[in-house]
Amino acid sequence: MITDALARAAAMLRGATRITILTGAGVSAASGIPTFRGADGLWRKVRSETLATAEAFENDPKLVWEWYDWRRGMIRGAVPNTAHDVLARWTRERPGVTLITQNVDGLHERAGSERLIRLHGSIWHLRCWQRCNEGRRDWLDETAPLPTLPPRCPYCNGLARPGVVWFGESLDPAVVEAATNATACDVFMTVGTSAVVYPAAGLVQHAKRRGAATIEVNTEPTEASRLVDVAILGRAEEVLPALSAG
Ligand code: BV8
Ligand code: ZN
Repeated sequence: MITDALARAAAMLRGATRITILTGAGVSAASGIPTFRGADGLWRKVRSETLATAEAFENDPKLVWEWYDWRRGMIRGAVPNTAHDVLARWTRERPGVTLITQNVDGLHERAGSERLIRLHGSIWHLRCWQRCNEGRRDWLDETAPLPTLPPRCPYCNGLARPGVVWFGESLDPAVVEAATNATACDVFMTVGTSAVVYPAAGLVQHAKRRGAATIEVNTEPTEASRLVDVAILGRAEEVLPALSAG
């Protein structure tokens, strides 16, 4: 499956020291995890964007937790795919490789990725909704299914919320800074993201402005396709092993 785009991208990656990769839901599709905008992105006919908000949680915390518990159960039954494995190996073998993900599923971590920047948090961490002193720091809870919905804060017995960044909520400034610093690179590659959610979608423009060569891997054209140097139309779980062999 050697296309011209693939050959050009492989040459760029071979000649690069500092490589930054941004992933989205498409990288977990081959693991059976529905994407956000794909046909399978709906839950009970509700768009993800409407459930992944503080307002939705305020209105109906049990409903929002039923969605997150459903997703945790699905992710628990999934395994990292070849795309996750290739990226994990790159981070282990090449010190100049930085991995940034929008995914909260933990599959990059399970594949053994190093230097992973998690932009939108983790579905396996919980936080106190009341922001009590102890509970404002995330705690790990990998129980799936959760025994009670909504789960409670172990410190103040108030409501617990998922340790993710919801729409309308700001990202952790330290995480945004780390991701922005990683745009100072030789090659910036996006994999499996529709490039519509900000500030994540702005990183490729940032890298381009700083002189990086830019590559996109996606099964279909996106908002970013017209601005990258090389757009590879293909499945991440097939393209990344081919790029790795390139
Ligand atoms: C914020 C965690 C300050 C929760 C998520 C500027 C312009 C416009 C709007 C905004 C802007 N700045 C801020 C906003 C508002 C908003 C935003 O961007 N809205 C969008 C919808 C327009 N951003 C925010 O609210 C952010 N906060 O900016 O705070 C502020 C606040 C208010 C107003 C101003 C400033 C917070 C955003 C984070 C939200 N949390 N997730 C959870 O998961 O439950 S976002 C969530 O959706 C994911 O993390 C991910 O980021 C996004 C989904 O995108 P993708 O991962 O790309 O997935 P998608 O399904 O869309 O696409 C999959 C792609 O894969 C497709 O292209 C498909 O073709 C491809 N694909 C499929 N299979 C494969 C494949 N590719 C390769 N191989 C395959 N096999
Ligand atoms: Zn608490």
